[in-house]
Amino acid sequence: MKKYQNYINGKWVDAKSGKTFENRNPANWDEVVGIFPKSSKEEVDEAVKAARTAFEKWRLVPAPKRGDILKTVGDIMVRRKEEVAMLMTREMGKVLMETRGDVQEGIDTAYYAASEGRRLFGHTVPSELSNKFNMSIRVPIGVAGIVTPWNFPMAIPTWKIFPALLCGNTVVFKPASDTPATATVLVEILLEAGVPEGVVNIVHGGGSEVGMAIVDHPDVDLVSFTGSTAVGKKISELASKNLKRVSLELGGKNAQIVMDDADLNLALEGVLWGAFGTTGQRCTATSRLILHEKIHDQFVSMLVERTKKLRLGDGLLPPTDVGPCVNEGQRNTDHSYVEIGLKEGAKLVCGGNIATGAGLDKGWFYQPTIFTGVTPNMRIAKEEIFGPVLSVIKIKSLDEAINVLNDTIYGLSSSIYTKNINDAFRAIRDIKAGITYINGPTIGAEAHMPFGGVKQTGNGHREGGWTVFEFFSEWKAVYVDYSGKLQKAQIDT
Ligand code: UN1
Repeated sequence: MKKYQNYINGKWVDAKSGKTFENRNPANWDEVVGIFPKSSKEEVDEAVKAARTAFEKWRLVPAPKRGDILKTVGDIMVRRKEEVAMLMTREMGKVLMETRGDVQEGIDTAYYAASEGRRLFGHTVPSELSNKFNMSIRVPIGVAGIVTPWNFPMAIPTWKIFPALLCGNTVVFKPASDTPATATVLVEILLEAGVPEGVVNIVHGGGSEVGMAIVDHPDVDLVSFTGSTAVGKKISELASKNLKRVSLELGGKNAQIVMDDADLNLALEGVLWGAFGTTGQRCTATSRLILHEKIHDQFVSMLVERTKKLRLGDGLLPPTDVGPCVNEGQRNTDHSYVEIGLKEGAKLVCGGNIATGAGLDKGWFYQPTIFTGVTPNMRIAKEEIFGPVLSVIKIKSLDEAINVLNDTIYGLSSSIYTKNINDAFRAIRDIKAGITYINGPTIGAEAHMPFGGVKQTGNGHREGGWTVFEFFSEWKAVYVDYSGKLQKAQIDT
């Protein structure tokens, strides 16, 4: 069994206390994937110190050169794609096809960041005075604290770490304790590609000890976090003590609308993938299905029939469609929401229980579950479950569909299936979400597009695309006066 370490200031090291934690395969809890250091504030202090020292050199490396390193990172990820995907499946359970996709998203992010090294555009603007030159340039900020979830163990850390590095920041990285092995491989890859000592540091351990110590550290200049809205609020409060820059990617209660004119087979493939892909454990997962009354009954029966055929199992085995929940706690949460839905009077039409049978008895498997008769005020229509539980709501019109979709504290992803172009454009205009798909499921964001949500899904920042470089760099306004005399802005007119 492999023993993993922290990487701090250019060295692989254990936690000072010698404490460790285990990481087990959620499809087979007898298998220990690795043993990891259970770190504390002490290790965070060392990592931040190293990152602070390394920053003074790293910020001076030309951005195209930093980009070249990220190009090599992408190349190494291509080479190690299969191995990393298999490790990721063992670590958090999603099926191999999806863990390959997760690594691919990291590769795309690496190449995109590499090319940005030759852009990082600023602006030049005419001055109001003669013989004076105005420009704005992007400058690095400092030490970035990166705290990431387990559901995209490679993609999400790369969304944050690659742009952070490209912009000239150094990094202290705390991955989820359910997926520390994949995160460690990412650090190995960065080192092999030539990232200098101290520029990237990884500290394993719990969120309340390690994560919060990073957020609270006076020498961490910015924090990027993906996770629950509850934790995001705590981070925001803590970071506000020093007015730290914080990017939060939080919960969702994403919905797919299916109108009466939609291609129902296409909409069916979409919701199966959106609701039960990654066992429903995506921030972008479809957890509400909003059906026009004219197609409701037909669509529900098509959906239930196909959902019952989904094959649960170990994500490494080819026939598997749906892997396990990430851990026992998540499966308990899923089941508790089923009990809540039943109490609220929703109708359970599929699943609703722990999955048992051959190959399932040593994993955290849960049956893909569908409730109909859900009304927008029920908790199963409002709260993020983060599991394979879908709530179906019946509506009579496009206006009602959009109102129901918007009736949530969240606003990450959304989808509408319709052939009516006018309805599609009204949906694009009126849906309150960071992402809207037309005739596609709520999942499937691409690395070079802005990613993030409105309302309590985030705090206004976007990852991915050109927008993420805004977060990881600071603007400096520069004035060059070449007149050789004192010129007074606003006064010498
Ligand atoms: C997430 O669920 O946190 O769009 C990220 C998608 C993926 C990323 C999801 N490309 O579903």
